[in-house]
Amino acid sequence: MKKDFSLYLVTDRHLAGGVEKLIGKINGALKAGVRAVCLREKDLPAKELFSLTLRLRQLTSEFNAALFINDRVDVALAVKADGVHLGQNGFSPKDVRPLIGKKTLIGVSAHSIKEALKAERDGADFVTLGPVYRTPSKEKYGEPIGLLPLKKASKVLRIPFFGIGGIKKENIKEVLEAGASGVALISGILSAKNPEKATKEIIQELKLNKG
Ligand code: TZP
Repeated sequence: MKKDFSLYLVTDRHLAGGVEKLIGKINGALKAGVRAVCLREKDLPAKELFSLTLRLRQLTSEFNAALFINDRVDVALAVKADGVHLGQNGFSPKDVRPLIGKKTLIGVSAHSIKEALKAERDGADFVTLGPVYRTPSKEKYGEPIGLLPLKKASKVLRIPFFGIGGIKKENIKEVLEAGASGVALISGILSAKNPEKATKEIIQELKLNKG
């Protein structure tokens, strides 16, 4: 499995400037070394979502990178995605595991240690934990939780966790020092003028600070 990633790129076509720009930016990020992409386009109608997923399946495969699909287990199964990513208001890993088997990864979005521990008990392979910092769309993701829950998570969680929310190269060091296995981000790459360069810098920072 393509599990060995410490940078998890989450999509947002609105932020990227539309589907075509999103694909171009993901291409740049993959060129720079991103190993895992999570397609998260909650408001895209099924037909367009499926067509975008097929294109991203092709693109991620060319780079031997993992593709995760947010929430839509049906779409993940249809394109043989490497994983699904589940929120707090949809399916539980318990519901999904029998459908996708052992090899397909399950990520879960957690906003607290309690949610992260529940995800672990329910069979998640990893969680994203946050928002750690203020994000451009704070309303959508809630108040930032800061670094303390990450430090606690590193003591009680057995599965890997990724800091998410307002992550940029300047704060990667402290997120890793808090015990995260890696970082998940949207705007740090998709809002960058040059996503390939931004990704290279983030990967460099991850390498420098990984123990
Ligand atoms: N979950 C918690 S914060 C967040 C998600 C999906 C958004 C992260 O976006 P950004 O631009 O990396 O802060």
